[in-house]
Amino acid sequence: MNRHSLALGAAAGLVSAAAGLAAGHLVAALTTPSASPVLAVGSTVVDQTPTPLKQWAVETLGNADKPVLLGTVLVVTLLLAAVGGVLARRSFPGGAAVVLVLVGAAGWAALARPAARPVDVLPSLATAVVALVVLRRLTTVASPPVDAGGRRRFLRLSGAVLGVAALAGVLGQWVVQRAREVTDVVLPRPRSPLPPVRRGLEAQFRGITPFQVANEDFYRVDVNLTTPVVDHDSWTLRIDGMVDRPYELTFAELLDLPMIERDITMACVSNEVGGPYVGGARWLGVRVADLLERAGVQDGADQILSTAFDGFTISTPLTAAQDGRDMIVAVGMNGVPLPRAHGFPARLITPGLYGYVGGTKWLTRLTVTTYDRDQAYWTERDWAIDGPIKIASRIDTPGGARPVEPGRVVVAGVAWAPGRGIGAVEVSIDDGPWQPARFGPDAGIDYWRQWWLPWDAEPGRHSLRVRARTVDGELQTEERATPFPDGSSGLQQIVVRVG
Ligand SMILES: Nc1nc2c(c(=O)[nH]1)N[C@H]1C(S)=C(S)[C@@H](COP(=O)(O)O)O[C@H]1N2
Ligand SMILES: [Mo]
Repeated sequence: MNRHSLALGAAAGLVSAAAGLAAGHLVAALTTPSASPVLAVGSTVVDQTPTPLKQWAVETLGNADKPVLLGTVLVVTLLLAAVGGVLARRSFPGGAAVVLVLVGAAGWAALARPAARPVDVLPSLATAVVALVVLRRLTTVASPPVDAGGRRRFLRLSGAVLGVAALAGVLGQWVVQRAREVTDVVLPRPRSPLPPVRRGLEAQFRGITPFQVANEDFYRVDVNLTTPVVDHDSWTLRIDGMVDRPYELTFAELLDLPMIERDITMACVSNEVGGPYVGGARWLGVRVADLLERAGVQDGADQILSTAFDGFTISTPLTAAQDGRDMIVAVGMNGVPLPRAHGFPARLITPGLYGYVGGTKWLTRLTVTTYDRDQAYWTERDWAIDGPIKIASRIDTPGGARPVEPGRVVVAGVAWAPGRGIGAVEVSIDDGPWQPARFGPDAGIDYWRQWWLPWDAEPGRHSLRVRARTVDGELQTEERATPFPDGSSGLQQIVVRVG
C-alpha cells in the first residue's frame, strides 16, 4: 500500500468518525447529554481511574483535567478510527469491525453508568450507523485505482460530510445550552429572612474575594463532564432507609415546607493551601433535621447516604443533621434558584463539612443507613469518612507576578473555619512577628471572614504568611498536608516583589 492510499484510508476513517460522533452528540442532546459517546467513555475513565493517578492529574492539570481527559479520549478515538479507515480500504468488514468495537465501548460505557436508561444506547447507535454509512461511501469513492477525478470526488464528499457533522455538533450544543438555565421557578420566602448581605471589603480593596461570591464565580467541583439538566417537574426527593415512615416529595411539595436562609461557606477537600475551591453564599432551603423527623429515624443508624440523579453518592455522618447545625436541602443560592452547575433543583449544604461529604448536588434521595452497610463514591476511593473543613486562611492580594509599588500596601484575603467561626487572623512579614489583621463584616460562624492589614512595603522581595484562629482560640496548624485523604493544611506563604 503506498503513502497515498494510506492517507486516503486514514482520512476516510477520520471523517466517518467525526460524522458519527457529531450524530451521536446531537442524539444525546435530545435524550441524555452525558450519553454522548466521548463523554460516556470519559466519565467511565474518571470513575475507574485509581485515586493516586487522579490526585496526580488534578495536581498537574488543575481545572484543565476534564478538557485534557476529553481531548485525549477524542484523539485516541480518531487515531483508532484512522486505522479502521486504512483497514476498510483493504477489506471493508475489517475496518467496520474497528468502528464497531470503538462504538461498542462507548455504548457499553453509556449503559454502565449508575443511572443509565435504555435510551442511553441511542447516541452510540446513531454514531455506529452514521460512521459505517460514511465509511462505506468514502471507501467506495476512494477504491483503487484513484485518479485525479476520484480524489476530487473524495474531497468533495468528505467536505460535505464534515460540514453536516459540524452543523449537527453545533445544533446539539445549542439544544443542551438552551435547556441549561431555569426561569420559571419562584422561590418561597424563608420564615425569618436574614438581613441583607453586608457590604464587604471588596468595596474598599481591589483584589480581595467578595464577601458573597456571585453564582457565576462560585467554584465548581464535580465528577460530571457536562452540566446535568434535571427536570424539576418530574423530580422527586425520596427519604428512606432506616426510618419508620419513608416518603417522597415533589419539588412543589419541597418548596411548601418551612424554609430557612443561611450564610454558609463551602470548601472542597481538594483545595490546596491558598487554592480557589472555596466560596461563601446565601442558601435557602429546608432543614434536613425536619425532613428526617417526619420520617422517624430508627436506632442504630449513623450515616445519611445521599444520592444524586446520576447515581453519584455522598455519605454524611447522621450527627451532622442532629447536632443543631443547619444542614439543609437547598433550593436557592444568593436569592435565585440553584444554578444547574450548583445542583438544580436541590442540593445538600452541610456547614463545616467538605463538599464531598455534605454537598450532594442534583439530590434525589436521602437514605438513613450505617457506615457498615454503605459506602459512597469518594469514600470507596479511600478519601476520609469524616470530612470536617480544616481551619484555613488565604491571601488574595497582593498577588500575581507583577511587582507592587513601594509604600502603603493592603494585604487582604479570607479565612474560614465553618461551624467554629474565625476569631483572629494574623500575618507575618519576612518571618517577623505575627500581626493581627482587621476584619470585614461578620455573618456568623459558618461563614468566612474577610481580613486586611496595611503594610508599609519597602523595595525588595518580601515573604508574607497568614494564619487564622477560630473563635474558641484554636490556631490553624502549620503542619503541611496534601488534600488526600482529608484536606490540605499548612500556612500559605507568598513572595511579593516591591519596587
Ligand atoms: N452530584 C454530585 N454532587 C457533588 C459532587 C459531585 O461530583 N456530584 N461533588 C462534591 C464536591 S467534591 C464538592 S466540593 C461540591 C462542590 O459544589 P459546587 O460545585 O457547587 O461548588 O459538590 C459536591 N457535590
Ligand atoms: Mo470537593
